[in-house]
Amino acid sequence: MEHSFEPLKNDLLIRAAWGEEVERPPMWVMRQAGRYLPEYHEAKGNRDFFDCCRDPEVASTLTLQPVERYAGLIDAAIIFSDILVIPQAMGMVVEMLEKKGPHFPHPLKSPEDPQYAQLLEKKVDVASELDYVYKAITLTRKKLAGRVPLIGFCGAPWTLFCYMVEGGGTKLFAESKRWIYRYPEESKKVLQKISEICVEYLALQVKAGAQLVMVFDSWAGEHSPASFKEFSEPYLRYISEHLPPRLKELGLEPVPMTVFAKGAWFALDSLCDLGYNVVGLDWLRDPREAVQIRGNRPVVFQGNADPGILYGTKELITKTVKDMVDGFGGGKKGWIANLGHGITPGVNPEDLKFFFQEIHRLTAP
Ligand code: 1CP
Repeated sequence: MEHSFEPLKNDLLIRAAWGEEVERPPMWVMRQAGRYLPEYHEAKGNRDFFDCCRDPEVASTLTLQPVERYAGLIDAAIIFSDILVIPQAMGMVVEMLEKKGPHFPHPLKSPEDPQYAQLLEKKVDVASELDYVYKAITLTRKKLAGRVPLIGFCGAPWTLFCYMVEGGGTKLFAESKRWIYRYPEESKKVLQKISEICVEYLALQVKAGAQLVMVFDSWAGEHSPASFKEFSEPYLRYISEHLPPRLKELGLEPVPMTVFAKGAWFALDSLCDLGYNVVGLDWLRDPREAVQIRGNRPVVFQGNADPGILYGTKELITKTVKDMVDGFGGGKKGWIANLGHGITPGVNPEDLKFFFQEIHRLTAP
């Protein structure tokens, strides 16, 4: 091992992710560091978003904010970064526009776009290009001092491909669809290239100190079942098949792997066979149905309350938590409590606290 860190005092997430029976379900929420927290705005100030990601001191401070605010209530930290650091490492310019989100001034237009050949030919040095992420992970592990495990992550090939061809967020996905339905083979070459970078990037995050890794396929739900099988699933599988041997090669212990294919409710059955330990569920899925589809496969679910309940009343939050706990069978095995997607801006941090407290109360050993 490259680094030595303090042992974990709370390893609930890791044990649950490996499928072990636990005293109570571990919990955290996607996007737990971010805009709903006043201390986030205070620490970020006027700094550019990606500058924060590139500064290990700032990134680790932001990662720790929810862990400190919700001490004793949450069981994981997720490194403050973004999925779009991979397109940046591939040579694309990505800016984060205030209140608008990510923007690529030069998206990938078509296979004739000179960027296409350049992108495929470029030998991306994942170690040096994303060195700042590994440094942020190592520093965060030190600051965490074993309080909770640290999650590393990357964007799934399909989701990153969408951003690269759309040039930012979109409702229509017109460019993504144009690519896959007009240039399927050329699209697959880009998806394969991204997949290989994802494997190396996740492996180096583990080397730096990440204790679980998660792949975010946030736009999986834009697929039809058929196009998911062709343009998302093989690349998610590539990552889950290639990461463990790569870790072994680097002399590292395996870590649990999570896949979150948002909106791909139609693919749950095959997601359970994709080689990931944990499958994230969004709120469109009823926990009971999901548990039935899983059957006796050794997969752990993560999720899945509607993030919108945090705009609701306390009674509504309690009712949702109760349904969720019951739906996942009580939470001592096979479940990591979370929202079904990231927490949204404008949520009162006290309401999130109440959500965590209710999970604790309703799953107390
Ligand atoms: O606590 C954490 O989760 C912080 C780390 C984190 C993660 C895991 C951030 C910080 N981003 C992400 C992943 C990410 N980024 C995803 C996958 C998860 C998801 O589906 O939510 C996606 C799709 C992005 C892309 C992205 N980055 C968007 C979405 C835009 C769209 O197309 O709808 C946005 C708004 C960002 C910016 C961003 N990333 C992270 C934060 C805190 C912010 C907000 C920056 C700010 O305005 O201050």
